[in-house]
Amino acid sequence: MSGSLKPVRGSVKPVRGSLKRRLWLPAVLVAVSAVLAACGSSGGGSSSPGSGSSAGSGGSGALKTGLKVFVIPKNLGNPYFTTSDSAKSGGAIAALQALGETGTETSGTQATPASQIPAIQAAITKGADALLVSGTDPSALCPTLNKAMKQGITVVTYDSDAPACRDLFINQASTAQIGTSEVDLLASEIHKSGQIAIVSAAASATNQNAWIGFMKQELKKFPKMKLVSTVYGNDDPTTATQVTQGLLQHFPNLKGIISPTTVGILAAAQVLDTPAHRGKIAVTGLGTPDSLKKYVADGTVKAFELWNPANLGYLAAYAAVNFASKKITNSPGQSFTAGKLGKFTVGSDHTILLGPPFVFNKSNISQFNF
Ligand code: RAM
Repeated sequence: MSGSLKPVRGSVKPVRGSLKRRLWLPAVLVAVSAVLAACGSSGGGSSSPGSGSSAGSGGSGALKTGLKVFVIPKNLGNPYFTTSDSAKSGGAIAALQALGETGTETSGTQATPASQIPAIQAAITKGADALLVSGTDPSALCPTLNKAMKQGITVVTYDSDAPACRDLFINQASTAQIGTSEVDLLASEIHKSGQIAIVSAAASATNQNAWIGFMKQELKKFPKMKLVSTVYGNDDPTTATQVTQGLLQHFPNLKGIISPTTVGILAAAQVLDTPAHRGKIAVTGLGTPDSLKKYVADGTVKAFELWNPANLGYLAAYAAVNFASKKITNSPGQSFTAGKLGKFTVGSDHTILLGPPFVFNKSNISQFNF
C-alpha cells in the first residue's frame, strides 16, 4: 500500500501509539524493506523446525535467519490477503525478507478448510519452521496444526484464530470493538430502527463469528433494530452477490446490511448501487478503501471500517520469527519489537493486538491506497 503520511481524523481512538504509526506504512521504510528483500535469503535448504541460524554477530540475542515461514491466508485471490501478505504491500513476506527468512505465501483458492488444509500439509512436508495461518475453520484445521506444533513448528494465527491449536494469535483489533462499532455505525445511519441483515464470510470463520457475537450483544441496545437474517458469502464474490440478492428478495423492508468481510461488503455495495436501493438500504462493515471508493463517492456506502492489513501481516511475521527464535514465549507480558511498528506485548489468551479499527468515509477515503 501507499498513501500520504498525513494523519487522518477519524472517530476511533488508537489504543496505543499514534494512528500514523499504526495505520500508515512510512514510505521510506517500505523502500528499505524492498532493498532488504532484494538481498534476502532465497532459502531452499533442508532446514527442519527451529533450524535457522542466528542473525548477525549477536549470538544468542539475535533472531534466527533462514527460517522457512509459510504464510497461509484463508484463500488466495482475496485482495485483503494480498495486502496483508505480500512483499509489495509491505506485509508478511516483506517482513520475512527483511529478517532474512524465506517467506512463501500459499493456500487454496477458496476460503474453506478443504482448500486450505492441503496447503498447510504441504508446508509441513516442505520443512516449515513456522506457519502463519488465517483460519477458515478452527475445528477442521486443528488436527493438522497440532501435528505441526508437535513437530516443533511455530504456529501463529493471524486475522482468524484457531485458539486450541496455535502458539500465538495476532488480532487485528479488539473483537468486541469491531462487533459493537459495526452495529453503532449502522444504527446511526438508519436512525436506530428497522430490519437488518448480516452478510458474513464462511459460516465456520472464527473472526466473523466472534464479531457477529458482539454485534448481537450490541443490538440489545437498539430494540427497534431487528436482525432478520445472517447469510454467508464464503469470501467468494459470486456467492456473496447471490446471498445479498436473496436477502433483498426475502426482506423487502430491509433497512441495513452489515458485512464484516471485505469480499462481502464489496458485493453488497455493488448490489445496492442502484437508484432503487441507494439511500434506502444502508450498508456498512469491513472493507478495503480502494475497493469501496466508488461506492463511498456515490453515497451507497457512508462509512465502513478496517485496519491496515499490511501491518497485520508484518506484525504476524515478526511475532512468528521471535517465537521460532525463542526470543518470546506465549506467556502474557512477553515483549518484542516488530520493526517499524515498534514494541508489542503478548496479552491474555496468547494474543497480540495490532490496534483499533479505523472508520473510513467520504472525508478521508481518498488518502488511503490499499
Ligand atoms: C475478508 C476475510 C478476512 C477478514 C476481512 C475483514 O477479507 O474474511 O478474514 O478479516 O474480510
